[in-house]
Amino acid sequence: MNPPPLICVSTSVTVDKYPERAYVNAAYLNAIQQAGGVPLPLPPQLEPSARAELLKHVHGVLLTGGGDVDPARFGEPPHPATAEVSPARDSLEIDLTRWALENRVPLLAICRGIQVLNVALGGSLHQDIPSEPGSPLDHSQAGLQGNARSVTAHQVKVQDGSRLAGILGALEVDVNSFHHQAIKRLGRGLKDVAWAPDSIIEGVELGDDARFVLGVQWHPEELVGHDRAARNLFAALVRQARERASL
Ligand SMILES: [Mn+2]
Repeated sequence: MNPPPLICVSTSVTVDKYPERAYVNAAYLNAIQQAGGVPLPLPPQLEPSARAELLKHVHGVLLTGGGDVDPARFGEPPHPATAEVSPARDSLEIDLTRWALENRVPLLAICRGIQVLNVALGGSLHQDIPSEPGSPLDHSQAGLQGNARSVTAHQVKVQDGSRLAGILGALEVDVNSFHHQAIKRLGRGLKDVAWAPDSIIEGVELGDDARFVLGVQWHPEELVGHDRAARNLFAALVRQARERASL
């Protein structure tokens, strides 16, 4: 039996707070370990040489949730609701995404991660869903049962025949929702394959079947305790990473 694959996990950072920190929600680490992988947090504070050394040992990448992507990355001035922008984190995660794509390293992108993936490929974002006309759905899950992160908030329909549908094992899933940004213009090569009832894009994959690159706008790491579809996502990432580790 091969050793378990190492999954690089991007981290959050404090913005304008003392002391400066790098941190990650434990749910990501738990979900990867449940699926048989070893999570390896990668904070933006690592020196480039240290980062390169670490990446030599990585078999998969998980882009995590967090603050907003800097709208300057897709050529727009910031909306008044834009918050928690970290240029260091944006830079690290966009580099990490491109590294994974170039080296065919399996990548799962969650919440902010799907937005980073999209922007890294030249796409743009809705900066604030509540400010958009015709979007009555609450994607920030305010007021739902104490805001417990495993409570679901809206349904998502998944494209029949897509890679995402095959992995989830379902064409409809109930998901949680903690985002006010969302994909607007799709990045190069990305296909939208899942949508909320208000047409907000909730899932993407790369058209190129040879690469495992998936993004979801919800937080499956918080649902793995009761949701098989959420567990299937992490199982797929770890399985793909394990194959890569055995090359
Ligand atoms: Mn949502």
